[in-house]
Amino acid sequence: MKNLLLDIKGKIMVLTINRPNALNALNRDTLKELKEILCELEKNDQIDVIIITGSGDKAFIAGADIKEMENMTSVEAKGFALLGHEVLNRIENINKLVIASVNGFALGGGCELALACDIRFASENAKFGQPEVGLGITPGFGGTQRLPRIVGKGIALELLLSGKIINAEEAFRIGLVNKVVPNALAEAEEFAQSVISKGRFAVKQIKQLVVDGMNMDLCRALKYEAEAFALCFSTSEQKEGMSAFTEKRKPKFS
Ligand code: DAK
Repeated sequence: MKNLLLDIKGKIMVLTINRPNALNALNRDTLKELKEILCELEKNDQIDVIIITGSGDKAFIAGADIKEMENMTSVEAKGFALLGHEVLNRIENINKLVIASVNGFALGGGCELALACDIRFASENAKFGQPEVGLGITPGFGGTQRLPRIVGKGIALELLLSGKIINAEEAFRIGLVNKVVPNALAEAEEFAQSVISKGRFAVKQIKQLVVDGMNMDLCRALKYEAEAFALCFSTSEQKEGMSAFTEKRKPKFS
């Protein structure tokens, strides 16, 4: 991989976008590499959590690569947008928890990639925004759809129409990030470890229920939840979790 660094820590993979000279901007090659690694990870049963971060201390991802986009034809732009959508949809739907560790600028496509992750932890220097409107384009990697689902329509429109950049505290205030901490990567790893210690089947089901359920009507989503709940009772993890409670001990899931 030319533009990605991969670091495996037990059941956690830290995936670092590594184009620090371009503030980790997403060009086509980087998106293709992301697609490839996500396809492999989908089949990899050894990894339960993916943490995505950016190289260096200045940027998470400063957006799609403007220099590469500058001379794109409409046809190329469509291909680029579809590739971006495919990568972000994979992040959203992969059978693992995905955490964004935002360590600097998360702008445009970078903010959109963070929005596709399940959870966002921000370092104190993190900055977020959708500046596309100032470049004469609409967001192309899901920003007009995922941002309002996370922060609400009014705040999303304010950010999308102004193109303004907000700091980590403001991002926390509007619910764009889960937490602001001195070291987002350390926080992400700690959270990942705590999730790994829980029932694996339940963890995977919960992610899927929340992601899929948000696109369903409540009635259908609740039926889906009931089915997943029932399925848990055919796992050894449910037996272990509940016996541990009655025996007043900590569960040992694996
Ligand atoms: N693309 C390419 N290069 C970038 C970049 C980007 N998004 N952001 C920064 N760089 C490069 C800079 O050009 C500079 O390169 P050199 O000049 O050294 O060669 C290097 O990174 C360092 O950046 P600066 O010198 O500018 O650093 P500063 O600290 O002064 O400023 C900054 C940091 C983040 C405020 C500034 O770099 C900046 O404003 N960057 C652009 C941020 C931005 O507008 N991001 C949104 C990009 S638009 C679509 C698909 C996708 C999208 C839209 C449509 N379709 C196909 C429909 C997504 C669009 C976007 O993401």
